[in-house]
Amino acid sequence: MTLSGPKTNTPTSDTIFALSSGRGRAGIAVVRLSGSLAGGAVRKLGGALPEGRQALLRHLCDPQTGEKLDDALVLFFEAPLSFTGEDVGELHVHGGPAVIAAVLETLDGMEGLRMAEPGEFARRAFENGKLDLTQAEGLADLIEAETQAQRRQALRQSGGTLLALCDEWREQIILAASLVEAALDFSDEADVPELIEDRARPVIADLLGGLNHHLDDARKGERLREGLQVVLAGQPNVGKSSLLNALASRDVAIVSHEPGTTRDVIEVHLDLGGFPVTLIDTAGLRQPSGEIEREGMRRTVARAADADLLVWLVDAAKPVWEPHADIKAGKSHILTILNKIDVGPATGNNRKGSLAISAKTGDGLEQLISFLTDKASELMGAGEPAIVTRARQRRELEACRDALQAFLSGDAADLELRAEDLRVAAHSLGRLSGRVDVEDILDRIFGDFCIGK
Ligand SMILES: Nc1nc2c(ncn2[C@@H]2O[C@H](COP(=O)(O)OP(=O)(O)OP(=O)(O)O)[C@@H](O)[C@H]2O)c(=O)[nH]1
Ligand SMILES: [Mg+2]
Repeated sequence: MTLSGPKTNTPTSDTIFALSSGRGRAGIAVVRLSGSLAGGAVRKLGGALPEGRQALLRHLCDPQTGEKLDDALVLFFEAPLSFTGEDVGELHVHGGPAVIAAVLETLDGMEGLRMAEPGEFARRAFENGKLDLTQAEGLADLIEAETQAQRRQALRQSGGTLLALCDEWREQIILAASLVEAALDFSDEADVPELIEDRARPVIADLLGGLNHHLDDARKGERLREGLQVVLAGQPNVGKSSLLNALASRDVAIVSHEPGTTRDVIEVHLDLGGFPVTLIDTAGLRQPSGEIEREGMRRTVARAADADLLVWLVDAAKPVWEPHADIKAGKSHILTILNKIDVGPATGNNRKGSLAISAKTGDGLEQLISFLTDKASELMGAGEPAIVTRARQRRELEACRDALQAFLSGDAADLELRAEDLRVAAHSLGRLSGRVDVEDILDRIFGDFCIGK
């Protein structure tokens, strides 16, 4: 199939189309169109349009040759009551590759229509005011969500939880800013302290308290979005790869009695009680015997530095309890596990606070899984749900917080500067929701979507 493909820098007035359901064979596939020509294109393919928001069975035919392409359910959403805010058509065709190819090729042959770029439907929804940026980010996360806790968080974000808070905060900043403006207009300086100290300051102090409360969340929203990073580290041959395989229930990593088997970092994704956990196997730590092993160890140290939880694995026959200084540096969550208890002396050799397992027989793995599940829940799900789910959001909120702090700690008599603090704070919230000055980040945010969303 040769389609024209995405054309860059095309005006948003083009009508776009894409396969919005997943690739591969399926009972049904959904092809979506958006733009002023969507209704006309659907009509050319399937005859009269159905009533808005009602599904109708139609024979889809190639308008050039009259050849029937498929029987499909057709829907039409008239602007502005659609996902993108434009006219939107949906063709629910049979999900076979040839059917999909025929429909997409026919659409591509129509004047004024082109294939959508990744995330272009969502971008149009944003540009037409149907979504703000935080909701768009939530939607992208909903599509990527692999576990139930991730789904819940993404659904909250796409439903506008952070947006609603932002709007509330912006209003408070605007209120405080209007008081500062009023103070600037007053010639009688006696009124200034009343406006600033008694009225604007409490509003901002209150807002700052709320903002700090949400920022002070131990990054649990970002962790939930990305998955808890658990790094398995230890000396060579202690059974790290065996443990990875046992927890993943499949043979992901090579296991051998030779020390120094694992050279590269190997990851598996687990769903523990609805929480996403990325388990990372690493090269054993010892005096490296060559360049490859040295690079493997450099990677181990790098991954350990980013880990939310470091698991230090110890061989029961010859336990080395202390993790290497460079991998435990700065780690607040370390779990020591004694492995190979089927051969080594088990409990007698174990240390307080560590777990005893056998990756070979499966002994102790249940306790380990339940420990990891509790840890995941503690670090990603404890307390009220997080509202900050991405580093971008945190950066804007921190910039807002800094400006509000500057407002509170600055010289109240310097009204011009205090007004500027509030402008900066409001601007950060504007960037967060995408209301102002965000051209530079749109490509990155919407480029992360799949085609058809
Ligand atoms: N008896 C026994 N042997 C084990 C256990 N876990 C791992 N082994 C064995 O220990 C050897 C090393 O296991 P690996 O899983 O490759 O060890 P590793 O820590 O990944 O080693 P490197 O990749 O070299 O750092 C293999 O022969 C495994 O079969 C266990 O619980 N009991
Ligand atoms: Mg290994």
